[in-house]
Amino acid sequence: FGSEMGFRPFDPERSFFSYPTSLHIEELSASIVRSHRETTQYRAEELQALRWKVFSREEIHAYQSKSVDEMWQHCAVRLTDAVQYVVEFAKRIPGFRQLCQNDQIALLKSGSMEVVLVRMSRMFNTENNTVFFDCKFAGTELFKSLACGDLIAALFDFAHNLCALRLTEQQMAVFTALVLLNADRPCLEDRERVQRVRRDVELALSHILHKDNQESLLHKLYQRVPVLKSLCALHIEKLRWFRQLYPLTVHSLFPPLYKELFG
Ligand code: MHQ
Repeated sequence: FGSEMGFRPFDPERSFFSYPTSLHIEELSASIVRSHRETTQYRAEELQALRWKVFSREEIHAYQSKSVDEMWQHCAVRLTDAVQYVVEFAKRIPGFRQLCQNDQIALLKSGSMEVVLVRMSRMFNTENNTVFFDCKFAGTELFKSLACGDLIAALFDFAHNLCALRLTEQQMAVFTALVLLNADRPCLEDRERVQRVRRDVELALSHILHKDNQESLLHKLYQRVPVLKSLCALHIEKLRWFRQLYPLTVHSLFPPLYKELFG
């Protein structure tokens, strides 16, 4: 029976009829880690190599001299790019595509921004509080012309704290899958099914943390989830404010996917 167990391709539906075996959970973790690796914009080693490539004074000044609407549009495009990678990640999580289309969309609508923000901590350098943006590392001052300093400060603070946990790529991969597979999201048709897919991913995270001898991380990771939610709410609030000032910019210049998700 060994060959039958060992070489069967990963089948997400199996867990719906049987208790997950540790082999099943290992395969699930490996599959999520692969999906993460294939859908990140930059590899960890690339980011490490670019760690000290920061923007010059002149470059920072150029960003600060942009008009509010120009800078918002620029960031909306960057954010939408990042979201597209997360959508691709979601589609490669075992079990996700087997959810009904409505529920896939509902999970992405409420979860993709959260995953972008978790992933942002990979792009963070805690030693100088900068984030990799437009191919160099940028501090909060670069985003001054967005005129939402409180949101930017909160985003940097979140990235800093998450970065300080020094998650491995494996831990981050499975944690972000868990952030997406949230059975409490609004407008889900089949919550039980989302919950079943989630249950195995929870086991995968515990399993990884156990192997890494870092079980205490689980609690610290779960503590970040409400913070993520409040950051996303603040982003939506800022977008409402911006839309009142510049309705035409949002209407005709923001990426359609951005409007679909947040508008
Ligand atoms: C990149 C890394 C990265 C870095 C900075 C203007 C607007 C739509 C909302 C991230 C408010 C601003 C940006 C910092 C906010 C949403 C901006 C500020 C992928 C993109 C990402 C994550 C940026 C996304 C957009 C952010 C969060 O590799």
